[in-house]
Amino acid sequence: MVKLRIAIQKSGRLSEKSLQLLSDCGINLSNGSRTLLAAGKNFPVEILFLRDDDIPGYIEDGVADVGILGENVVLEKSTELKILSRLNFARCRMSIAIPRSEEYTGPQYLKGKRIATSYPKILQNYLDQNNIKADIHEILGSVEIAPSIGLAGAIFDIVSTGSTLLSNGLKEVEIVLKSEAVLVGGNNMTEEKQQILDKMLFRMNAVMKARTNRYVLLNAPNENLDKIVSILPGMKSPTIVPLAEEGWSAVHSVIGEERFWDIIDQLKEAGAQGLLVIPIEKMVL
Ligand code: PRT
Ligand code: ZN
Repeated sequence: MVKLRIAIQKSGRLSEKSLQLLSDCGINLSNGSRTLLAAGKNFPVEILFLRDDDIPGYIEDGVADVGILGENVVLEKSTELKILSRLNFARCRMSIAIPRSEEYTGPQYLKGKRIATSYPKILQNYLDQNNIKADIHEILGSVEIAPSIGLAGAIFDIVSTGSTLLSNGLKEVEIVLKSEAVLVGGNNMTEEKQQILDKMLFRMNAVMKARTNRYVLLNAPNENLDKIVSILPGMKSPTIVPLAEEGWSAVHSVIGEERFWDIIDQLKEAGAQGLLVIPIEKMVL
C-alpha cells in the first residue's frame, strides 16, 4: 500500500508539536518516536525522525515526501521546496544583533563588519538587498557569544523572547525575517501520495482553525440582541435560543483569538451575561 512519508524533527523545539499536530489530525503511530521510522496505524503515512537540517535534503532526494520544519531552515537549505501549509507554532524571528554599548546607525552600520551566524545564505541575501558588503563568519552553535569573545562585531540569529541576547550584552537592531513551523513538500509527488497529502492537509486546516478560534456562549436580554449580534463575527450568523426565563436568549458563536478580548469587552458592555468560552476541537467549514 502506498504511504506518504513525513519527515519530522527527532528531538528539539519542533518535535512534540509536530507529533501533537499529527495526533490532533487523528493520525496515530504504531511505535514511538524512539525509532527512525514509525508507521501510521490508521492513516497511510510513515514518519521519519530526523535532524531538522537534514529534512530538506531528504525531501529533495525523494526519501521523504513532505516534512515539518522551521521556515528559516527551509530558506537556508533549499530553493526547491514548496510551503504547503503554515503551522502556527515555533514562531520566532531572525535578527541582527550588536553589542548593547554600540550606537546603531541603520543597516550601513554593518558595512565591513564581521557577522557571525549559522544562516549565511539568508544573511547574504539580506546584505545584498541592502547593498552592504560585510564579512559573514559561519559558526554552528552558540552564535550569541561571538561578540563577547571578539570573534565578530555583530550576529545574525534566531530570537524568540530576546532573553539570550539580553544575557549576552546584545541588542536586536534589525528583524530580517519572521518564521514559524511549516509543512513543506517537493515537486514530484505521485497521484496516490497527493491524495493522501490532500486528505491530511484538509485535517490540518480543520485542526489549525479550531486552535485559533473559541466557541462562545452567552445570555442576553432580547432587547440587546441586535447589538450583540452585530458585535459577533460568527461563522455565518450566531445561533440564538430562547431561555426559559421570559425576555432572555442564549447566543452561541465562534470568535477568532486575534480579536477575542476586544469582542468579549464589547459584549459585556452590550449587556451580555454568563459568558462561557469553550475550546473547539475541529473546525470544518
Ligand atoms: O537537533 P536539530 O538540528 O534537529 O535541532 P536544532 O537545534 O537545529 O533546532 P531547535 O530544535 O533548537 O529549533 C528548531 C526550530 O525551532 C528552529 O529552526 C526555529 O524555526 C524554531 N525556533 C523557535 C527556535 C526558537 N524559537 C529559539 N528561540 N529555534 C531556536 N531558538 C534559540 C535561539 O537561537 C536562541 O539562542 O533559542 C535561544 C533562545 O531564544 P530567546 O530569544 O527566547 O532567548
Ligand atoms: Zn538543526
